Formats: sequence, structure tokens, C-alpha cells
Amino acid sequence: MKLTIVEYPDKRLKEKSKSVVKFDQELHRLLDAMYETMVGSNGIGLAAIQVGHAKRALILNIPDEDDEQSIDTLIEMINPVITQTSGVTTYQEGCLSVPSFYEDIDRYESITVNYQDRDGNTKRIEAYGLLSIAIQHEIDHLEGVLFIDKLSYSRRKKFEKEYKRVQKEKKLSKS
Ligand code: Y12
Ligand code: CO
Repeated sequence: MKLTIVEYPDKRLKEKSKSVVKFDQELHRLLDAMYETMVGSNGIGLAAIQVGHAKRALILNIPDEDDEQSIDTLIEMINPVITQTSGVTTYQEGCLSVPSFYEDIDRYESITVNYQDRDGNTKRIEAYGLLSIAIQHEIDHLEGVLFIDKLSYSRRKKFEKEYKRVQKEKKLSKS
């Protein structure tokens, strides 16, 4: 089932998500619906709060070397914790909750993450490149942080002005 994506400036995106304690059918249904929603919106990452569920769960589907995305490249992370970081990298990020906007954001170049899978099994991953950036972006969502929160004061002001303008245009084109 495709879910509705919560869009900025909805206050739910500021919420801190709660740890998952039950690895049951309800969680599996949510993860399945998140996958359908992400793929149906051309996304490569989605956190549960982006579909209105304040649970520490996220999914990622980074395209492979042939730029292909499939269920085989899907990663589901429950209760993720970054345990090691190194280096700095900059990438022009986008977010399904902030449609049509892309901004250069600094992140750690590589990270190690401990997490659980949908059945509660403990996992560890060492991530580099786009996967590392995407994990950090999605873990920020679990803390109620958006990539636009990392902009300088002047870039944020510019963004707010432009975002309001685009929202207004979208509203007008629908009416
Ligand atoms: C690097 C940086 C950030 C992430 C987080 C995951 N971000 C996304 O999945 C963003 C997807 C996105 C999709 C859009 O829609 C289309 O391209 C059709 C989009 O464009 C509009 O909203 C018009 C913007 C963002 C992962 C890795
Ligand atoms: Co996002």
C-alpha cells in the first residue's frame, strides 16, 4: 500500500522517533508499505516518520553500478546507531519530504552502523560513498533533523523564500 509522504513544514518531521521493540507483522507491513511508497516516488531512502510513524526504522535502496534499483539492493535498518566515522564529504542532497529542493550538505565520508533487521537480528555495516550519505540523512530523520536544518542562516532564508514560492505555485496550479 502506497502511503502519503509527510512534507515540510509539517511538524511531525521535527519529532524524535521511538526505538522499535516489537519485530512483528505490524512492523513488517509498515516496512513493505514504506518500500512501495519510496519506489513509487523515485526515492532512494525513506524514514518511518516521513510516512507519519515515529519509529526508528528506515529503508535505503541505492542504485547499483548499472544504475539499477531492485528489491535485492534494499536495506532495512531498525534502531540504527553510528559507532564509527571518518572523513568528510559533500553531496547535493534531496528529500522526498522537501520536494524539488537540493542542497550541498557535508557528511562523514565513511561510517560504521549497528542496527537490527526486520526480525530483530543484530547487524553491522561499513558504508562509503552514497550509501554512507543516505544512511546519515535517514538517521537524522529519526532525530527530527532535516538536511535543510544544516544550511547556513543565509542559505536557509533563501530556501524558505523559494520553498514558499514553489508551494504557492503548486497550490495555484491545482485550483
Ligand atoms: C543522498 C542524499 C539524500 C538521500 C536521502 C533520500 N532522498 C531521496 O530519496 C530523494 C528523492 C527525491 C525524489 C524526487 O522525485 C523525482 O525525482 C521524481 C524529487 O523530486 C521532486 O520532488 C520533484 C526529489 C527528491 C539519499 C542519498
Ligand atoms: Co529525507
